[in-house]
Amino acid sequence: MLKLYDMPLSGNCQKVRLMLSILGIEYEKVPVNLMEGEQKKPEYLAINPLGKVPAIDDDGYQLWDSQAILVYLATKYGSTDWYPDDAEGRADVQKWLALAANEMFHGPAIARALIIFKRPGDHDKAKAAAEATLAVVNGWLENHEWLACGRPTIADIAVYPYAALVWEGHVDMSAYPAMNAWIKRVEALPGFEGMKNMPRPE
Ligand SMILES: N[C@@H](CCC(=O)N[C@@H](CS)C(=O)NCC(=O)O)C(=O)O
Repeated sequence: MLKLYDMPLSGNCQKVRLMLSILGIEYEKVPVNLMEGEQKKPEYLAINPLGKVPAIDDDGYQLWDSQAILVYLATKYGSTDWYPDDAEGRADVQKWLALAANEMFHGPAIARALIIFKRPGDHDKAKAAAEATLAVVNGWLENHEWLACGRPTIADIAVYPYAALVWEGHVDMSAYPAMNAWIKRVEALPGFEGMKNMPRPE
């Protein structure tokens, strides 16, 4: 059975959990205790030399990085609906995967981590970065229902978790109505499974 090296509060792990639940794939969660530094122990570094979650082991095939894992799961277990095979569709999805790994991480994810994990760091800077990124995503969603290809794809799965959790980082989402509507569309997808504080408690 597919194993997911997992941490319950991780938005990067949530991308993978969400794809697995939407595709209806059975899997085993292997908890990695980041607070105890398990991700830097030799046993785990053998799976992901970067010492980060998520990673998967699918019948001996090991892979790290949430975006790469989404590509793998959609290609192996999903369909070209989730990860298109035409040049423009694939490139459009890839563009948002890059934003998920870079801008969504350095803005929304860091703003949240500084608050909920009480990490040292410049919250004002992370919040400003988050707001700049959310404004771009919101701008796109003002005229589009989904991030790429006019339908739900792994681009939406990759960007969604830190967008839905950014309020925990004390970023006010009321300035991004198109994004809030898209968050609700993602949460209405068949097979959607949230995590703590997702969907946002009323
Ligand atoms: N680009 C990676 C980032 C993974 C990442 O930063 N994971 C965090 C948890 S959300 C982690 O494991 N941090 C532990 C550490 O850096 O020691 C991905 O998308 O999977």
